[in-house]
Amino acid sequence: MSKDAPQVIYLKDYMPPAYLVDTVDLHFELGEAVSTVRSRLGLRCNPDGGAGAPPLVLDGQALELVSVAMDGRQLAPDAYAVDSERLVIAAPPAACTLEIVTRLNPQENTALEGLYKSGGNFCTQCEAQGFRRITYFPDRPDVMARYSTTIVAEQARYPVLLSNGNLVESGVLDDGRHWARWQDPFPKPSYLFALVAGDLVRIEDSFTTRSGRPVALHLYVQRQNADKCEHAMRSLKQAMQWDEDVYGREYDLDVYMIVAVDDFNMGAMENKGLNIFNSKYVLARPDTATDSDYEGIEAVIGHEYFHNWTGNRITCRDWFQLSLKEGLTVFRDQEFSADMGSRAVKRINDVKRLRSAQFPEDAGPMAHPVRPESYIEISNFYTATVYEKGAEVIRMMHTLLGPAGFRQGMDLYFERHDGQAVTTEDFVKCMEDANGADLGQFRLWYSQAGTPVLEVAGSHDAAERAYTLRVRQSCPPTPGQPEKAPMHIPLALGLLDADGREIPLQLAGEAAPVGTSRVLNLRQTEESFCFVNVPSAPVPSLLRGFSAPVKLRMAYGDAELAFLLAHDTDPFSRWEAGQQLAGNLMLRLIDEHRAGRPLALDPALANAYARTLQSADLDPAFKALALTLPAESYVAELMEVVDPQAIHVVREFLRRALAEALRDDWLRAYEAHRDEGPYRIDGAAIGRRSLKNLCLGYLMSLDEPDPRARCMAQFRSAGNMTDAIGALGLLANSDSAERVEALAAFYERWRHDALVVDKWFTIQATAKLPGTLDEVKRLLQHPAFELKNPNKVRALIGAFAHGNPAHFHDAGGAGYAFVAEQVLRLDPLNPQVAARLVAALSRWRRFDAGRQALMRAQLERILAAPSLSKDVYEIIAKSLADA
Ligand code: B3K
Ligand code: ZN
Repeated sequence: MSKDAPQVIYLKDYMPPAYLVDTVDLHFELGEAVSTVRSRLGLRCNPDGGAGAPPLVLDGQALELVSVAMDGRQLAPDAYAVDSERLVIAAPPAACTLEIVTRLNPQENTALEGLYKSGGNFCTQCEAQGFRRITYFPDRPDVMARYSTTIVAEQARYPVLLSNGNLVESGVLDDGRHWARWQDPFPKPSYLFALVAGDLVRIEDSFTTRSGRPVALHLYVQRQNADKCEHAMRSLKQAMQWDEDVYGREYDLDVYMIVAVDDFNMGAMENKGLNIFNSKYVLARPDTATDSDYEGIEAVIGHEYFHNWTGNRITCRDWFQLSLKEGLTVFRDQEFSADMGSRAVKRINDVKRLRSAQFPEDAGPMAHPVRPESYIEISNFYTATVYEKGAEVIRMMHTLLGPAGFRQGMDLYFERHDGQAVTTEDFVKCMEDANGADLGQFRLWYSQAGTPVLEVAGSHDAAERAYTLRVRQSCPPTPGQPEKAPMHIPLALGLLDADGREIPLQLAGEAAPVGTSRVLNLRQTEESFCFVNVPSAPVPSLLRGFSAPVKLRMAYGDAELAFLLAHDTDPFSRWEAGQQLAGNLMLRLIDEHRAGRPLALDPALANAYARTLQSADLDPAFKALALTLPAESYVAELMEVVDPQAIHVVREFLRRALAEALRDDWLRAYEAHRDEGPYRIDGAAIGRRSLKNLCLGYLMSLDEPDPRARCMAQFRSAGNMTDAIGALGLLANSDSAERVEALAAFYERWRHDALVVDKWFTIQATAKLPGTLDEVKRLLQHPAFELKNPNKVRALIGAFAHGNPAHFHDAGGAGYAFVAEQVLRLDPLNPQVAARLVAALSRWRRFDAGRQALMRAQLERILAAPSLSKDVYEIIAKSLADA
């Protein structure tokens, strides 16, 4: 890194805060040009904060300081120092009241951190470090205080005034303004502060907790969206019930509020009592939202609600502990969704997500442990590793301790740490103490980055009637961690006999079998496990339920994989066998293609697909997953040097060949799963729609008039967005008159619904047809596109960069140059969104020399820009390090 590189923050440098804040009283005057914030802090020296009378250092960014007063007296300018990052008071008394007035300009805030405007309304986003853009404050999660917030604003424009906690007072002023005062009885870190002022309608419901406390549930949305709140409200009530049933956790305030805004950097934010959501995760109506939108809303509503206990009541000591709340809360929301719908489908989808986002991250320049050791910009660490791998780490503890043991650990965690800011170590300690368990080696999951690899081989000894599994574990080097120690890995498995029956599992030395599915504890680099009373060679079913976030290498033959796909009783492993069967074939075909030889469909895959499609004991949702070829991004992970075009050609070839081979089966299944009757949103109905649309996809890959007519008919008559978008996405890949007609009709119908227009952008950005990049460039000029709106950027530019590998990795480099240009435009507006985008270029080492040079050139071009954000700088610097 260059010598004027931004500062690196290290976990090892953690120091407790020198001052504590007991109370924060905020007074906002919101105006059209400027807003004024008066903050009164009740401060005292931290008895555990080290000796002496340290200076008081308050963080602050992009603020205009108006005045500072201590214990009622204005401070002279020489009593403090202020620069672009902080306000320092050299020698404050051991306890004092500090009153600070700042001015800000939310209207100009395009970074969407701190106080900003969205759709004419004021709102805030403070995690991780946005509060310092509102006022000077020790903006770190281990400073927890009681807040009261008074908001004053023009009544006509901003009839709704909200903040955390309970409303205690409100009134009207005689100048057309009104005010409201909110009080939050729970001490909280500054990142959970929130404020909303706007013209919104309120959708109301209520929930009575199991101890009989009534809670008002308020959903605030723009007037035109009032009819799209039912699913979010239902999901909230289900989440509240579930947290009581499964964890014994009740809600703790009189009101729970959710506000939907259109401009938001992430999915949603768990501010105490006042969640602020990206409208994408609130608004749904059958004709505007797809099944996966419905699932996303349920998951995110649940996630933010569950944070009330895992995140808010117990929070993080410092940002290196982010997975303390995020990994745990993702695990909780995954289990919630599993209980609300199909557990098997949920698990498979979660694993797909982990593999497509986290595995690549863990194998690239940004690889970091679940508990990182250092960062430049904390916003860059809201990653798949901290969230999704973090959730897998929690899940493994759940597997190792069992559901009851895990619950005991959680109970102890809540009892011991309620109201505190703690570490992942504190969490693991609770799990250990509640169970008398030793998770010493297990802790490496928090500190070691990289995806472990398990190489497994089995051998059967007919004379001894014994089956031995040899397991070797390793973990590749990652930045700053060349050597890895062996980890404690739970490996769930079963053994199937030749008829597909489960064999009772008895390890040598055990008196009797212990079930037919069990968990082996791997702890050493190499280990062997000998199962006795195994009369004939079994087929092992390994890593059942994806019991650990690892890459499993087992030399299965195609016949064994087809056997597991047909017989395995564990749905994850059954699905996985099908993916491996297809993945192996794809790798072989990629070699053929690169050698210039003609491609042919292996009948074994066609047979396995036909059997799966026709099987009577599989539900449609599982069939749809099992009959989907591995994603291009997943196959890329399997290759030494990624060849995105070859992957694309082979995957498209296979889709078409399978379409031809099973033409009648796809058609029959398509017809059989078309539901007439009213639209329902439950697991069964979603499964039927996904299988039906998958069948239509295979048929459409034939590129023939008849499927196209069917697709067009579905598009025209669809009574729900899943079927409409399913058809439109397929039409968008066909170079036909229908494509033009359907895209135009869709836009005309939905031009007034921003979230639906986002789908329309994405479909075009991910199209397979040549000329897609030019189309994306044209769409940047479309009146519905807005560079300042993160959803639009993700829908168009992000979808192209992350979701269209064949075009993004165009060998001429046009895709790279385009994305770099957009990063340069975006960075001054919104660094967080720009950083997510530039990540698409960061794994250049995975490609051939030509692409490497092209990608690096674009990274260097961005790096040369004057005043780059820390966010983008960090990603590029790490990507180019040691190059
Ligand atoms: N905790 C927020 C993430 C905020 C990220 C800010 N850069 C959402 C969530 O995980 O629930
Ligand atoms: Zn979260």
